[in-house]
Amino acid sequence: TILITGAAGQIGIELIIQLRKRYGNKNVIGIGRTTPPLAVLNQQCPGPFYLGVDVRKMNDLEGILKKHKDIDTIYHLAAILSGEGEKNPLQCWDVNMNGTLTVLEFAKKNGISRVFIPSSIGAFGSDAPRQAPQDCAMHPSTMYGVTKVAGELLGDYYAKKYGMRVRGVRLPGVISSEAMPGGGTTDYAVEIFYEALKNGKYECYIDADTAMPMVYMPDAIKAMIDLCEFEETENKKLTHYCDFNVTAFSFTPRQLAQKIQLFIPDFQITYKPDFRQKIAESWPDNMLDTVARQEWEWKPSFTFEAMVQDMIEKLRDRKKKQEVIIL
Ligand code: VAH
Repeated sequence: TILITGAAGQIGIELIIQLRKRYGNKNVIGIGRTTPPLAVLNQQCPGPFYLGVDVRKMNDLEGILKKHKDIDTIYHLAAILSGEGEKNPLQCWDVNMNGTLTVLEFAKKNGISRVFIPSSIGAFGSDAPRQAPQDCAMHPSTMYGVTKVAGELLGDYYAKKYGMRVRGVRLPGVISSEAMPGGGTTDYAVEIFYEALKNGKYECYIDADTAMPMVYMPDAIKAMIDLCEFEETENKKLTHYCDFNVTAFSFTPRQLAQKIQLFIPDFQITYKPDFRQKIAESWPDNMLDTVARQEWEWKPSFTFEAMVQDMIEKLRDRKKKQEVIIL
């Protein structure tokens, strides 16, 4: 049985759907806060979902285990992202670090050997090379980034000291069609599609020429599950645990707008950078993910163009069906 924290979030909602398709609805437990995507989930693959569980509280997690004794894998996605985190840094530290520590202790105590903890491009600082390598000095300038580096180190510690299968990938910005991101810096790359279809225009809070690495949600989900389930053999050992760089493409808002205009010719974009511009500038333009490609055959299947086309088709289709557009 798999437990997913943050299961109603941008990544969580699509991860729980994929895992339920693979392993059956009742074998994938979600915990999270109530947000619209639950309607999507209950339509597509209803199953055990607990609201208001606080990942910082061991008792809350023990309560879930009492109901589902055979949990053997945890995907820990509950976190406060970079933008929100700068508005309330202490809460960001508390939720991200105490949440991760409690989840790791809970897993260790209950013999749950597989724990997946995502990291992010947010773990890099402005002193990292623009094409961020797998290994370099990590000096993030956001509290979110601090918690991502600390989360990587904490996960590595539990893997080495207790022999647990704690793993994670540094995700770039994730573009998705099912749910909005929650308070990140790369959220513009999702919002822009909704606005383009709804209003034909978008005021972007990131400068036209600031590039960031990105991945389409289906590939992000594939990376997480592939790494979490990867079985090491004698001659195929992983050299990292919780910090594998993975990415698919990198683009600027200007480049994304140009691609969208191929499908929506009169789409207009304007630029009004806000506090998140500085965060975006401190992150690398792209990440080198050769180690993940070599060690566990990471390979994205969506190109930049294919992602734009799929996003527009999916949102147009939902608009046609007058389904709720989650904004
Ligand atoms: C954020 N989407 O913007 C998240 C992510 C790569 C960035 O961690 O904060």
